[in-house]
Amino acid sequence: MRIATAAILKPLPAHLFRVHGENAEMRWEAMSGQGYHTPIDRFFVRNHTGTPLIDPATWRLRLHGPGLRCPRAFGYDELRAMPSRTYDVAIECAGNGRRFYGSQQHDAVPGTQWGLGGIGVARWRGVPLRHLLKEAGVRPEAVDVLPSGLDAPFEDYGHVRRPLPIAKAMDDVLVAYEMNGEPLPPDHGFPARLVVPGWVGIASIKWLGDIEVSTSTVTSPWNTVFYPDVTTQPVKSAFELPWNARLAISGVPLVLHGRSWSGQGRITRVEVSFDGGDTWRAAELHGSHLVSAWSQWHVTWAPRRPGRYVLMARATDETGATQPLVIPRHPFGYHFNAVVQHPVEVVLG
Ligand SMILES: Nc1nc2c(c(=O)[nH]1)N[C@H]1C(S)=C(S)[C@@H](COP(=O)(O)O)O[C@H]1N2
Ligand SMILES: [Mo]
Repeated sequence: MRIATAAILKPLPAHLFRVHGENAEMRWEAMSGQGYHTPIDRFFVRNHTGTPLIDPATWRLRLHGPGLRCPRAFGYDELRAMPSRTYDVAIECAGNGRRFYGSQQHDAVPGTQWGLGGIGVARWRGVPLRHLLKEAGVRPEAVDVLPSGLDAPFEDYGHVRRPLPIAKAMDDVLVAYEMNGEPLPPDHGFPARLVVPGWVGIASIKWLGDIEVSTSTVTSPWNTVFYPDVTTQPVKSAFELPWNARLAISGVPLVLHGRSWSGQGRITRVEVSFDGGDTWRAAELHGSHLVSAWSQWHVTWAPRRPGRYVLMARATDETGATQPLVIPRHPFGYHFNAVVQHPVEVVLG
């Protein structure tokens, strides 16, 4: 039923991705000129082992455990025939930006050295997890929900799995089988994955095999050894530019594009600095201002002289949280959300 493969199956061309072992980070210039969603061909991949190939004809999603009155198994066609919901949601690795602890704050943290490309926003379609839990007779005593992946076990820790509190599971979590209007690609969790809005990427378990519903708190290595104490994502920003971009000036101002996001709510303000943080200018936000996805923005800039500059973008979300200039070291290198210093070179065009 499951064929284990090596790492990632989709093509990873160098102009779209930077590969880190079994993970592939999106280059931010790959979002330049794109619409709201991250196309599948450039959506980052984070795999603990390798993408499995799963036969949807024999696949079942099993819901079991003492928190359910009538354990159930759902097939692929059955899932697709249920009432569906469609959400625009970001999935972002907790370690996104880890490299800047070292390169910007001179306090490197081991682990995958993600720049800012460990994030993507897709249009996910699927069945609300709440609906499946109700079909399986979820009890009022249910406490945690433990989704588990069908990819190969990771080291000695078993299948990738991470508990979610029942309140979140009954709120806005989706069992997704479609991404940007297509069946979920193998690398992103075919036949079905969780999509957990606002939470760190590890919550969105791919290649779902079973979901255990418990009546007491459960743990797994993915909330004790790895990713302890991380739930929602903080506010962050990125320019849709290559690192060390060469920008040609020819009399007309440059228009720079970027995106900002937060796991806690909508983006309300984005400011940009071209002088190392001495002065800040408001960027213009456009498009939809969505919870749990990103906001697109642009700013015009007319540098007077060629030379090297540092671009900085700082966003604020509706809770009032703003990106700091420096953040304290995190022992695992998660949640790097300080303003990133993005180097560019301005040349005469
Ligand atoms: N079964 C399974 N689910 C998983 C993972 C995994 O390795 N196995 N990686 C998690 C992590 S750490 C992240 S950041 C997201 C990445 O989702 P993507 O590869 O679709 O971008 O999937 C999560 N779900
Ligand atoms: Mo992750």
